[in-house]
Amino acid sequence: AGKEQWPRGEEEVWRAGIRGLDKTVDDITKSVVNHVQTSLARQAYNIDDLGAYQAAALSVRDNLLVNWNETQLNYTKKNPKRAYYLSLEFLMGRTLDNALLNLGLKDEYKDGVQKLGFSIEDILDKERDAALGNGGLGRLAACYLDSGSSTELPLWGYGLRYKYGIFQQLISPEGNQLEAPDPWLDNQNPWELPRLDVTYEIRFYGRSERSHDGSGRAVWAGGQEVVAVAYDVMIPGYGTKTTNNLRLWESRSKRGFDLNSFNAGNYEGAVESSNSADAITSVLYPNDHTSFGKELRLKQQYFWTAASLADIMRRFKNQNKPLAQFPDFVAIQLNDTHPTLAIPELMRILIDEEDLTWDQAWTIVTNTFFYTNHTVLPEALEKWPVPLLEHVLPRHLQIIYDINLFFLQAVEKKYPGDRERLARMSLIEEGQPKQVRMAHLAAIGSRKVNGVAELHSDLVRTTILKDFVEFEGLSKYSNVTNGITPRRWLDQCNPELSALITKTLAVDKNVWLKDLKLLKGLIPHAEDADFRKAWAAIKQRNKERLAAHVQSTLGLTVRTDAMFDVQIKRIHEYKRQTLNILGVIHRYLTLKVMTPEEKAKVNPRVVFFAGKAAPAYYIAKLTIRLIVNVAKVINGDPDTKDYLQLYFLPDYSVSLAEVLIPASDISQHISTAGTEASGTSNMKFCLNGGLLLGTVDGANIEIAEEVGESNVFFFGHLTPAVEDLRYQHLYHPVPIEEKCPALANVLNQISSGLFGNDDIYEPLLNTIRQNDYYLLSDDFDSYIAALAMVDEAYQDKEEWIKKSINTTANMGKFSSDRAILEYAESFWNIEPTPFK
Ligand code: CBF
Repeated sequence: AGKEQWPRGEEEVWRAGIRGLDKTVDDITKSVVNHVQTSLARQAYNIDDLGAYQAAALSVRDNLLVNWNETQLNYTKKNPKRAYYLSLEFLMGRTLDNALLNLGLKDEYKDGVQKLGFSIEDILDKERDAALGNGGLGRLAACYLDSGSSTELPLWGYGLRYKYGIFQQLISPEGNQLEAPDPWLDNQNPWELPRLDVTYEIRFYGRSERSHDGSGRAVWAGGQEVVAVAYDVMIPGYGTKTTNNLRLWESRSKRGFDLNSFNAGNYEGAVESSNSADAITSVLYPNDHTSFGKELRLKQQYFWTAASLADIMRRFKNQNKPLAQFPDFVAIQLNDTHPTLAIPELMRILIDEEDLTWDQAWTIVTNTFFYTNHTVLPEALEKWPVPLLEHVLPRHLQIIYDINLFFLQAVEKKYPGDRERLARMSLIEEGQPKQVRMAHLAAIGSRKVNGVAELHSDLVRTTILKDFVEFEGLSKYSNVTNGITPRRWLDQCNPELSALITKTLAVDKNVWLKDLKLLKGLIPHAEDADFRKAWAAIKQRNKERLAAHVQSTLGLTVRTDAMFDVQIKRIHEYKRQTLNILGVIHRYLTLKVMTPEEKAKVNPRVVFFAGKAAPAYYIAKLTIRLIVNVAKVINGDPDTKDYLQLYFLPDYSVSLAEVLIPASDISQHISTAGTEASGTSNMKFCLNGGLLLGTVDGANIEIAEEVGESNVFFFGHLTPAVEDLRYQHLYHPVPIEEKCPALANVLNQISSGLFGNDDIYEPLLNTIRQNDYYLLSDDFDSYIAALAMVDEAYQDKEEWIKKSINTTANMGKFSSDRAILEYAESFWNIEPTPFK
């Protein structure tokens, strides 16, 4: 008893052949040279930095694969309950540095590549970002995967392997955003493993009919079938061997190349079916907070959820357990409503293919899924037109109708005769055409529903899903405040600060990076002048690093003896980059009329913006144009350029954020109250000792609770006031000159051509002058006052550094390890499953 039987061949021979982990510099150089020679077919004579990156990455991948294999074997043997994170976006950024950190091989690789004649920095810089996401939602998914592995949870991600990630942003000389494709796979992707043996056939279109076997079951037949091929991406945990999997699906034609058409001379027809299948995973939709009623997007969502569920079901079935136990082994997290089709798809599998009754199937479904809402913005709540669903997924529409019928019957029973309530709660929104409300479907099909920060979860409960909370009870509707991984967002992006923290806390980095609350140990050191000096020196070097980056990429010289003020995120009206740029113009106009004595007291300030606008979002693109043209005037004005500089850094990415965040003194998170669900860049800045200027919104509130209100700069109206103010704008408008003269002056200066002699900006300015939905005119004065408070606070450098230290010290709550463990314990009921 005890000893397992060796599964195949001679055990000793197998064991002798199994590769272990590289540990020494010698192991590493051998492995890199081996890849130069055998994977790249090059030599010392003809290898450049890109080749060296590729060889180093392949060698690191070998190590990851060793752990990845062991991890999967461990799960197969122990068979724990697993959680699956379904996300249409994974904004991973670069991998090499993170993999080295998590494997604990950073120094060894640094030395190794140096011996081979390269610098690790140059090599790291050759990696292209994997940008399979638009913004916060996708980056959150990436942080959660890192934390899942680091806390040794059996957690897999499922997504799509887009051929083109988020577009590359170029800025024309006039200041227009131009979009270019992001062919990130062009140089091959060493971090993925094609699994040509893991494929599923996914159907679209066709018809739903009754089976002819007398069972009366529904059968979905005809239409088009597309093949989903798996690509596995290894997700190493920090300081652990656990290396989880992110499985991304690629679409391929089932028939491939159509030889009959080709032979008949129809060359286009020969590749047509293959092109239409390939299109499904060609591009990431570049929309953030606006829903596209596009057939292709619907096909993406179904393709991905159906392939993922088929894969999960196959794994479950390998255990030979009754289907009723599915939720005991499987938890599926829906990252926003994008994967909600998984709910009717699992119903379809259970009823049509597995022959379960409706009630049996619904019990399984509602114990398997969990839904996270990431926004309450009305325009971002996904709805699919019924005719489109009927065309693309006829059987699913029937199932959705049935879910709705049973659900509304139950509602009617509890609230007899309340027709308005029924209409509000229905999965189907009446109209031309009728639409399926995906948030309603996700809510009723899930075991738990959560928002991503306290305020946002409250808004979910009291606005968009209020009726559902009343009907199903409060306990189902909870909160998990977002988090960020301190590995990437402190140790990797700010190595000097990380080293200072390790030295000061006098504990191993492995310890505090996994127990971030230990940062509190820094608090007493805020009173130590030498420590403050060291802290400030690091900030200064990070500013210089950013300035060097701007110099080398844009050829612009940034002064580094100034306050660095940063706003980086998707460009959107609700995030109010417009408020920021109008504030910059106000500052500029104020400087212009100052005497030299007055100016001498002014804090020099460098303002940075970065972010992409959805290509079809006209107003957001105008905001970029305004920023770029204001920058030209301000940076070129000899009266002011010593006191104010402004930069729009193109092509915002994870990697750019890693340079910007550690350099910031103050960062802006200034959304209209109640609109930013959480925000996560606010956490990244504060973790790196940058102070926060913001509205009382999203996770800003919880950050202030942790770091103390005296360390943040709040301004603006609060959420409960927003609705009334909007009502006033519509029905009792007050001219902006009267309401906010300072703002009116700024708008008039723009209109008068100070930043370009045309009326191009009028549509943007009119959003404020007319309806002002995002309340700029209501918040402008308090915003300017808050900026002045920031200036004043910055005058006292020692106090400022204390604030900075105390901010970092109190950010422990925002580790994504905490967040993922909350999901694991309160929702999924999964446990860490380590192995030796
Ligand atoms: O929860 C993660 C992030 O998601 C968004 O980016 C989203 O796509 N809905 C929100 O806008 C952020 O507030 C949130 O932090």
